[in-house]
Amino acid sequence: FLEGNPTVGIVGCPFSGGQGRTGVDLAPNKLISAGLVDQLTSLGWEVHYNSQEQKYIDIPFNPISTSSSSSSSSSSSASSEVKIQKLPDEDIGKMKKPRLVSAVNEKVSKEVEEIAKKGWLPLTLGGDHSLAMGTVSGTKAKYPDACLIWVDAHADINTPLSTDSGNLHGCPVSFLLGLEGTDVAPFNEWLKPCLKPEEIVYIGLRDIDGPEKAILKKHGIKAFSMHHVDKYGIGKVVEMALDHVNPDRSKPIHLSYDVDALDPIVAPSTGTPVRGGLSFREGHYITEALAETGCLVSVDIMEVNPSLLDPNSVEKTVAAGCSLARASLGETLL
Ligand code: B3U
Ligand code: MN
Ligand code: MN
Repeated sequence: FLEGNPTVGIVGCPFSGGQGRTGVDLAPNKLISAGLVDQLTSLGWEVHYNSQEQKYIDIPFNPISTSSSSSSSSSSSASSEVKIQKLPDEDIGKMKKPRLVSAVNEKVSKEVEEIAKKGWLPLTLGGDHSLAMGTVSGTKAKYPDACLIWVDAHADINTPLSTDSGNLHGCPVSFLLGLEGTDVAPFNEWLKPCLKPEEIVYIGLRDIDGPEKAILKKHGIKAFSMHHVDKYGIGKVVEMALDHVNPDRSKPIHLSYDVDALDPIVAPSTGTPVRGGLSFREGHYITEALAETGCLVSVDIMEVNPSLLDPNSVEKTVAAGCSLARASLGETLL
């Protein structure tokens, strides 16, 4: 599906507004500092990434204060500036920071769409998983028949009505599907339902809220939990997942990877770790098998939080983020 020389456009999203812990916004820089760009270049990809070269597709995430109205934040470059007013971003219903999450995702969606429309592969580095509202809708704008493989300990399918925490990183899938309560401002000003229940499959689930279980059941959404990984093995699980969303291996695939799908021993520095997760190899096998299909068109690496735990844990988690990205882009294909 990609065009020309294999080219990846890195979308760095230092954004933490979809959940309560700071630090997840440090991940894009950490992943880049760990050498991700050179690593992908070595794999034969042309990489567009650097703000100084006007190549780094970087989303400015820090709200601009209305008091100092027009002065732009130091992190934003002229080409990528977005005015996000620092309104008192009051809860809407249960949703926390709805205006900020919406504004950032609208920008992310446009960036991902633009990269995809060049025939490049957008690699989005979160930031928290609310960013998938933007990444998936951006991918869908170029590839309307794309399917979505969601690797996560969590289903992230709460609606604005069902969410207990109010954290929007627990809700992106419901917005993409257009479930009850998602046709709400400011999201509905730009985000239209773009995903059908049969177009998504989950791998790695092990911490699902009661209402989320009901939603999965009601809409017949396919999910492979850790129980299924134990029962069938990861090879069979990925095959069954692909058979469900992409039976002929003919459709484009968006991979949205939350590093908390990995066991906390493998990826400890993440906001909501849940024990009993994917091993290092199981986690990487998924990306390798998807790379092997030749159908991957968009990849998210989300929820690395370099501010959590000790330096060793951070290094492990950042390294896992980089190696998942490399494996998704074909590192281990022979
Ligand atoms: N389902 C819970 C917890 C959660 C979702 N995603 C993460 N945590 N990372 C919620 O807040 O919606
Ligand atoms: Mn997630
Ligand atoms: Mn998660």
